[in-house]
Amino acid sequence: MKKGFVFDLDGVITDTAKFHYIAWKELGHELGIEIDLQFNEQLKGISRMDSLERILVHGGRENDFTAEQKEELAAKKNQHYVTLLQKLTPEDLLLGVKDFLDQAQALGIPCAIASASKNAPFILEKLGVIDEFDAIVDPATLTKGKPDPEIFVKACELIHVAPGDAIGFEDAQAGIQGIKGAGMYAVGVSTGEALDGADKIITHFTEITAKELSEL
Ligand code: B16
Ligand code: MG
Repeated sequence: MKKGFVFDLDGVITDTAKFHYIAWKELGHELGIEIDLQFNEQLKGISRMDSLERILVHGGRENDFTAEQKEELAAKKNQHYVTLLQKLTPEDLLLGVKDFLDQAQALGIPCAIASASKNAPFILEKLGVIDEFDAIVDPATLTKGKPDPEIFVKACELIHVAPGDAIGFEDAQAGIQGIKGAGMYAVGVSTGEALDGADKIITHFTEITAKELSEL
């Protein structure tokens, strides 16, 4: 029996990738670095500073800024991103998510968020689902990003469930690797791209029930 659920945020609960894209593209434009949708895929699940580093390498500008300047660039992108997040409403929850979370709550299955995003609490507030979660891992407390299992292990600790008794939900390859590295069961949320190592793949949460997963 599975006793806990751990969710990634972007690409699983809601699609904030489009807002990250707009904000990074604008910053890239100011730096003379072209960012397209294909390159944006590489930024999914990657922390803010690691995303900036990848963008600078992509534009051949990795040696042009001090650590302090990079902090300023990342802060500028985040300011723009947070402005875009103001538009979020419960309508922006991905298909079937609200119902699935309600089912988990009714069954008494604790739910946690394991997102690289420092904006996760704000996003969950805007989506109207923050009360459905028993824990949100603070990414500032982590030493390593995904694909390291650390964030998933921490999420399990916070909801007092052994990783072997937990299910992780992820849309990014690095996240699936992290979930499997933690020793959890991995559900990949995919709209087409392959997610190697996932135990099960879904397109939407309407395809599964909390009860059937808890009985695995
Ligand atoms: P922030 P996830 C990730 O969310 C995004 O996929 C990634 O593009 C972003 O850079 C990262 O959060 C950090 O977000 O700038 O808000 O701290 O998929 O781990 O939920
Ligand atoms: Mg994600």
